[in-house]
Amino acid sequence: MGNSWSNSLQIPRGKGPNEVGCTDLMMDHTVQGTFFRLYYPCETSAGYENPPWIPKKEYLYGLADFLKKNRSLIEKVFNYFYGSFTVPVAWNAPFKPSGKYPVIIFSHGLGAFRSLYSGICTEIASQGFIVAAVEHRDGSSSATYYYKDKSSTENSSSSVSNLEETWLYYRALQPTEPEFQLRNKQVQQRANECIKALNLLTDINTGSSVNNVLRLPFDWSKLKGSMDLCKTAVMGHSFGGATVIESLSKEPKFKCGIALDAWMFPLNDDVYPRVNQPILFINSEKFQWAGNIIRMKKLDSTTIQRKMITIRGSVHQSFPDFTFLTGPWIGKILKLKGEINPQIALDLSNKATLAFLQKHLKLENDFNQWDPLIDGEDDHLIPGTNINLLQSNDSA
Ligand code: 71H
Repeated sequence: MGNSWSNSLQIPRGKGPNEVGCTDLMMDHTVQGTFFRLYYPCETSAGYENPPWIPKKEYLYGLADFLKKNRSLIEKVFNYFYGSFTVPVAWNAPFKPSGKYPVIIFSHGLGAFRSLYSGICTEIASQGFIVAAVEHRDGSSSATYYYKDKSSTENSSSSVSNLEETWLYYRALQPTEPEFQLRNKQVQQRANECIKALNLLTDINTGSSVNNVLRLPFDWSKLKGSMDLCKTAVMGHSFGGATVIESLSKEPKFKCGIALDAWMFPLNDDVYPRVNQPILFINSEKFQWAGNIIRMKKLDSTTIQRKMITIRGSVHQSFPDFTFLTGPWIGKILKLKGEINPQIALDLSNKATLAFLQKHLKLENDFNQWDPLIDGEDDHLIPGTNINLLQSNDSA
């Protein structure tokens, strides 16, 4: 179906040389397991469907909880406006073995979930990366799910499944609850989930058999030996940006990090001196404030590359997919779109990301053509930040 505006609105296709396939992996089934969406170079997309952008209706209930709106209202409105959108990737298309691909772990923002950054993840995968977009179980995603073992009495006669789908929804801060305690606990869980995802990919690379709870028709054994796990980076948006920093401090296998409009609040002061890898901060013009930038600046170093750029006319929502799927008027009102054309903004972010990855993962591509972007050399970029740190009167 689709409404009248869905004709022109879509998540952009990858512009790199590879066609992009996509699948989901949940392993093991418990809440301690790993759940991610994988974007990868595929053999062919011909004959494979594009997956729905919003994977299940429960994610809309979770978005409603996050936005503090009525569930059935949000379900109706979002199904009307966003229900028909699909991701321009080939669902479960065969993986294309070709040397060893570098690996990116992607961490979503507060109230988001694994499929909402498909524009970014698709572009990076099309350039020859394997991208695993994790779905966090720390209570910061709109919704996520796992499986519980059914009690054997209840299900003793069934040989089909002893597992029960269990949903975990966005957990709002309680009125009297100190926010830092919650967010810091969450960012640590998030980092652990990123590391677990990397470890699972490492097992898959060595040829361990995959027992995907989701039973999708995708041959994981083809990934054996296809990943270069010496060339691994962690990337994320907002709360996911804090997750990047925390993950780098905990796991030296991550060789660098890309933090998109990072929200630094969840981080404890003691992590800053423990981060030893290069970081690229890509900020929007409208979201940032002095206290947040000051925290990013704590990572400045004379020996490790730490770079910051700001995209002119961009907003916090210039990174997730809503910016491409919402018309100009509603987009502006809900701040899902900034003054800049969303495609131009995301292209700049992706090109700067690729140039930075080439440098620090030592890739042999031509992404260095975009090196000037890392220094903010473009009419749409500001080197560093637009925020005046001298006039800061808050440190929140
Ligand atoms: N808020 N990730 C939400 C406050 C601003 C919002 C998110 C409302 C989304 C629609 C309006 C911003 C922050 C702030 C750390 C972070 C990540 F669908 C998505 C859902 C979430 C896409 C992207 C996200 S937004 C985000 O890590 C952090 C600090 N933000 C943010 O949280 N309120 C709830 C009332 C407080 C908890 C802009 C906004 C948004 C509309 C929609 F209609 F299109 F769906 C989505």
